Amino acid sequence: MAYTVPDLPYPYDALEPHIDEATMRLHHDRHHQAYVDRANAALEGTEWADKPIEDVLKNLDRLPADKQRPVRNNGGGHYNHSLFWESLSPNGGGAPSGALGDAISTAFGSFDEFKAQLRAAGVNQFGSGWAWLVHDGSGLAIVGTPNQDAPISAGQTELLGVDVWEHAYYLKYQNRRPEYIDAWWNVVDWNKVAERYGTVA
Ligand code: MN3
Repeated sequence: MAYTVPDLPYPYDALEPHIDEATMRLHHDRHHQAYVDRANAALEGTEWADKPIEDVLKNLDRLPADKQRPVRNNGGGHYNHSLFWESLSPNGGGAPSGALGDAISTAFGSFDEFKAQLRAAGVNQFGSGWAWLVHDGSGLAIVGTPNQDAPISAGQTELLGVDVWEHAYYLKYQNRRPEYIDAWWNVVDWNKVAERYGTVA
């Protein structure tokens, strides 16, 4: 079955003022849709067309050679954005508690230090890309990926990612990527991140 863009789990304006409605409409309805359309077109007619996107992204090197790049870019775009929407909530913000909160403190020293490191990864990502909190099989780590490369393709489990493509923030924040990231923390749904952490820890 062809991939589809998942509905947002909240209204387009729900993340205001941190992420504005116009950005959400363009980002979800146009950008994510384009990744889905191009991923579907690339996989059409291949044995991978009906596979879950996770399986496809874990096996990019097994795809036909001419499909690997478009699927890496657009399949990755579909997967990364699906995670992004569901990681946000108008009731988000604050800090994680429980096992995830403990694991973050253990891995990074403190929650504030973790935030500083993820922020730096996002600010310093050259050009378009993402900054991620992942579980790499042994523990938590922060990684940056260019373009729509997905950590799952490198064997890591995405727990939380901040989209630092200009399309994610330029309408409201223009060139002020650090300000966008600082605002983004206010809408992070830690319950959702903890849920994902629970599947790997
Ligand atoms: Mn994006």
